[in-house]
Amino acid sequence: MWSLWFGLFTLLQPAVVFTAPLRPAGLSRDGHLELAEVYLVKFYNHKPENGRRRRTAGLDPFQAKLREMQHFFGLEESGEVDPQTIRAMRRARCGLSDVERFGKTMRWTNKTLTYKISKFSSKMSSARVKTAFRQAWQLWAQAAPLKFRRKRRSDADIVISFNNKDHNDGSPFDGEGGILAHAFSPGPGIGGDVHFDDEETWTTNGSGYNLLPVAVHEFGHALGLSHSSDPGAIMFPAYNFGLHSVLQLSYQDVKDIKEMYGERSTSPDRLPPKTPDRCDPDLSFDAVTGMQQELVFFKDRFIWRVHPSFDEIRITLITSLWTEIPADIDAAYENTNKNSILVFKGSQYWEMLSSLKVKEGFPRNISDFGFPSSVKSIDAVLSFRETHLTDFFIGGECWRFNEDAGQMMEGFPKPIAHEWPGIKSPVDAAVAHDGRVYFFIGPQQLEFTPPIRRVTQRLPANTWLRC
Ligand SMILES: [Ca+2]
Ligand SMILES: [Ca+2]
Ligand SMILES: [Ca+2]
Ligand SMILES: [Zn+2]
Ligand SMILES: [Zn+2]
Repeated sequence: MWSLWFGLFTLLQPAVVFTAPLRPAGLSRDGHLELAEVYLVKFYNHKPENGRRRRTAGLDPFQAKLREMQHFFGLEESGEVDPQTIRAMRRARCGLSDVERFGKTMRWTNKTLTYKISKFSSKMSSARVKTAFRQAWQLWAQAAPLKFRRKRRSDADIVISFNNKDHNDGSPFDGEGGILAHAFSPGPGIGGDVHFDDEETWTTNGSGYNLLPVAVHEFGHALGLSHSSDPGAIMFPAYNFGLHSVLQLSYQDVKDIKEMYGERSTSPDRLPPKTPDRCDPDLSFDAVTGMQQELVFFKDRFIWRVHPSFDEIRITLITSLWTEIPADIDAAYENTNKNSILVFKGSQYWEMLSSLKVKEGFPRNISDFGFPSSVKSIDAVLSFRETHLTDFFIGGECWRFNEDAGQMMEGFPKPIAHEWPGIKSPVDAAVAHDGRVYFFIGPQQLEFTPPIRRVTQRLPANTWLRC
């Protein structure tokens, strides 16, 4: 074992993983290394070496697999068991591998498929389960020329059941959390069957795990789809359904299912929106905020996080960070007094603590800031770490809020053109960073230098995303 652990140890930041003397990962105090290895074996086809020979050169296989996982999840590809990676590994997910591809030949030849629920949930009523499954199949039926019929008796193509722990298919469930469900690719017998972990708190709302998105995901496998690294896809392996999430197939899901089963003859349905591309020259943002050392860019259901020491910028769902925040937000800023992030949508706002949880009692109404009821939404908001002043942009006006005093400053609102010469309205997003202020207007970005009170650069909006 020695050589393997020696190899691993050199990859790890001691501060993150080891504070105690080196010992086998299975016994490591926090178990992070063990967790990472089990995860990579299960989902990334990692084969730990038995340690007979010490690797002298080349990429460590563990590190290579870890990077592969980090890439898939849009994390910094550090090759280290860092806190972000551990957080991603702890997320509830599907039990299937992220690297095994089913292949295009694994599909049903019939266009009408039958399913049977052989064992219902012990946590949710049978009626609700039936409704959830009907809705989940409906989503796939709307995307491809397929029909799904529930059978009560006799055999069905797809047998669905809720199971505990070991259920005789070689892939035992693991109790609450962790693996939520798994499914088998199309074929006879167990092929196409879907198993849900009966120990999960299944719901049809924002508490526990919502059965609907998990069912849609697993049914995708039952139809022959593999995992997608597109965080917007229902076939993304981790559970990322938030309180305000809308159940939908993504552009990628629809494209993939159509590739397998063809077009519906009667489907003028428009395709769902694509996951935004950070290098799209037309890219605009909903909101931008600082978050400690990072900048966070919001777009639709997604965010990009820009960290000064990370090379890679990958897109993730807002819900992968903040499960209680809706999509398509209006504005966001960091309140350094309270060490929190505030997010605005319509007349509501949410305050999120550094724990990523929404503070008790939110959402609240923006009238808290002293806005009159005529203000229905905010275009953009900007906060200054040094002065604790926060500027709200609404139409052609700028409102200035004093965070220390907890009130709007006298004399505001003022025309944006007066307070911020050269800035046109409406503003999509704004953020102060490193002594400058950046305004985002459509696919354009204006850099404003406060001491000289003027626009000093015009750039494409997405320069921060390293395009
Ligand atoms: Ca589980
Ligand atoms: Ca079957
Ligand atoms: Ca906005
Ligand atoms: Zn899956
Ligand atoms: Zn199973």
